[in-house]
Amino acid sequence: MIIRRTDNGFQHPVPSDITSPSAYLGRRVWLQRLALGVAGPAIASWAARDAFAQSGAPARPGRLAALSGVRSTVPGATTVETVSAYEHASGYNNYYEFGTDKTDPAAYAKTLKPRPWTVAVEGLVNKPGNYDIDSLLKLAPMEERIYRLRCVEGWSMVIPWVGYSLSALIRQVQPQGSAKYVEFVTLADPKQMPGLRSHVLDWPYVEGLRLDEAQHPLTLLAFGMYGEVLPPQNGAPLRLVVPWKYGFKSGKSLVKIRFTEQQPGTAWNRAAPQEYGFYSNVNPEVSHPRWSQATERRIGDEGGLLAKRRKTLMFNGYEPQVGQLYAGMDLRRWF
Ligand SMILES: Nc1nc2c(c(=O)[nH]1)N[C@H]1C(S)=C(S)[C@@H](COP(=O)(O)O)O[C@H]1N2
Ligand SMILES: [Mo]
Repeated sequence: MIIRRTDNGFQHPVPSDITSPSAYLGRRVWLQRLALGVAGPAIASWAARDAFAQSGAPARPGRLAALSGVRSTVPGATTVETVSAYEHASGYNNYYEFGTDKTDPAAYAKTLKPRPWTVAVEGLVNKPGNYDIDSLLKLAPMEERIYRLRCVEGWSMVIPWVGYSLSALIRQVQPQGSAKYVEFVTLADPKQMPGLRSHVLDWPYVEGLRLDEAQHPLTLLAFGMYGEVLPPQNGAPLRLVVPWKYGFKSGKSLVKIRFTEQQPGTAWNRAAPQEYGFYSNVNPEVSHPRWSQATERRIGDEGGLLAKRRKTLMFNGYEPQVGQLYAGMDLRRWF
């Protein structure tokens, strides 16, 4: 992946209309934390904004249709770190189908049409078919999950997604005993996506997971963020979020989900096999061949590029939940 220093666009002030922690934690828990003084400095900085939200100001960005979810009870699904500003989450993106600069997706993805939309489910399942986006929206209750997102390039954000575990869909389509992997194919339409003219990757963008990774409760099929439907640049109308893996495993704007016996090829592995393996679990101890993965820069941290870098956590901090999936595996070999 290309590392570019295009952070100039990031100095804009934090707006006052970001979702407040009370929306994720629940009003009562939030008040308790404030009263006990255990909210922590990062969270405490939300107090003023929270009071603002309670006074009737919007608690969501107010740019797109509302899509709310109940706070998830899946273990590990609610990071209590400061949530990134919506401006950062929707303005600093990787979505190469719309260009390789961080600001390209926000500028050019407006042409993406999220309706009508169907997702083809194929391969080793008892119930293949074309699933309409509106039926997928109703398949399981929407949850709000606050995940760390760690890009392989060395930056991270904290994003409140709205969606449900992919496992709900997998249960519905009934994988056969021979299914071992899941392939995720994303939209590649030259009419909507100017970036397809460049050949940085072989289109369509394809990703894959082992079936047990896909079925893990933390693996999220996301339809929204910050209490609203996904903006195009974040992968409307639906995308994957796999929080313990580098961001590129989380394919945007999914059009096909295929169950296979053989490990599927992936776009980044095909482009640079020595740099991007199939697993791509966040691992501070295994460097990318061209740079260390030991630390990361949180987008929005005061000081920009000069801000103190944070230590990257094993499996992006989700080791208690997912470590067992890789018991006995040499993570240097299976990078
Ligand atoms: N279809 C598609 N999905 C994609 C990408 C892409 O270029 N195309 N980029 C990936 C990368 S490198 C990252 S870090 C995340 C970024 O997601 P975000 O923009 O919602 O933060 O999306 C991933 N999904
Ligand atoms: Mo990334």
